[in-house]
Amino acid sequence: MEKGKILLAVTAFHPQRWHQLLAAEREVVLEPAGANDPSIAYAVVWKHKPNLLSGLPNLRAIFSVGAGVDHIFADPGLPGVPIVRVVADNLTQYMTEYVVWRVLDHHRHGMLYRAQQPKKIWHEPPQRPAGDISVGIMGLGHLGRAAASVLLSLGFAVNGWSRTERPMKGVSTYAGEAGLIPFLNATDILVVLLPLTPQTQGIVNYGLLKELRRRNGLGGAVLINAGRGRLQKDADIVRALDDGTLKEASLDVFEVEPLPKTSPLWSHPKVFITPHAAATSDPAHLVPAMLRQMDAFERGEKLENLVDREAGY
Ligand code: NDP
Ligand code: OXD
Repeated sequence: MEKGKILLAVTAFHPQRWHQLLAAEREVVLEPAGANDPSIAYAVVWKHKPNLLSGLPNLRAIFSVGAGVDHIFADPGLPGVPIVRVVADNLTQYMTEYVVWRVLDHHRHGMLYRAQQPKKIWHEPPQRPAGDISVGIMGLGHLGRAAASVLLSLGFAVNGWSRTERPMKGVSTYAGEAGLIPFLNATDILVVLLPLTPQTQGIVNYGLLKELRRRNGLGGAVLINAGRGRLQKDADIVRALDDGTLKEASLDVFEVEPLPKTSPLWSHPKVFITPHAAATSDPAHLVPAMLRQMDAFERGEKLENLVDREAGY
């Protein structure tokens, strides 16, 4: 198979760096220039314009520059070619750092101490062992499992919820709709690392948060969402924080991004916000893997990290 040209349609993540690195090995066309170009074999995308890819007659595969692919499925004119997503050690490491950072901060009363400091308050709440707290990870995939294993090594009790059964040593695992309530009932700190699909959209709502366990030294249940914003209902999180259903939340993702300045989440004293920065795609790490996959595909080998179109992730 001949060396295929790339259409690059990346609307964040510093497109020029992706361009530079991809162009060192292959011919790259920047959208919208190549929208009908028969010589384009691959599209490298992040939030590309709808119907951009439908005019490419010889497209062989679509590469997402992120782990999530909801941005690709948002295209109503999506061609039926294979979709490759990111599974990479450095992205996994970033996400593990984020999850462990946020879990430890809530566990060690970070929010309380940050509020006390400007008021010069010298007060220590009771300390509890990590083993008294159970962290429940919704989405026990590549990112969820990596975070789970570090949390286990720190002594936390860890639960995991997935669509299909995903046994993991040391983790209490639950699957599917039948497993959801038992999973929540056994979880103090909920970490959301699900993909956004028609099945998961809006899943993190008030009713779900009500099911979390609250018998722990944290003084309440905690939500950490680093999956996707539209998994959650922002207004339900505010309600849950205000009525004590949730003690605190760390949110990296939001229904609308950037988070509108009018959102009450910005100034909520129980919320810690990061700007969709839990695990950023680094072209220096990811482009070599993409180019290797294209070369291998042209030698007749299989593509790796393929998205399951039916499951939607
Ligand atoms: P994976 O595909 O490896 O794992 C997804 C997990 O979610 C799997 O365990 C899967 O179940 C589970 N799942 C999917 N649908 C359902 C469902 N309906 N019910 C229950 N469980 C479900 O994805 P990754 O771990 O690589 O990434 C997860 C998500 O993290 C991405 O889709 C992306 O949205 C987000 N992300 C966010 C970043 C950020 O910076 N904030 C950075 C990178 C990713 P099963 O195991 O049975 O398939
Ligand atoms: C991703 C992201 O999906 O950065 O990789 O959100």
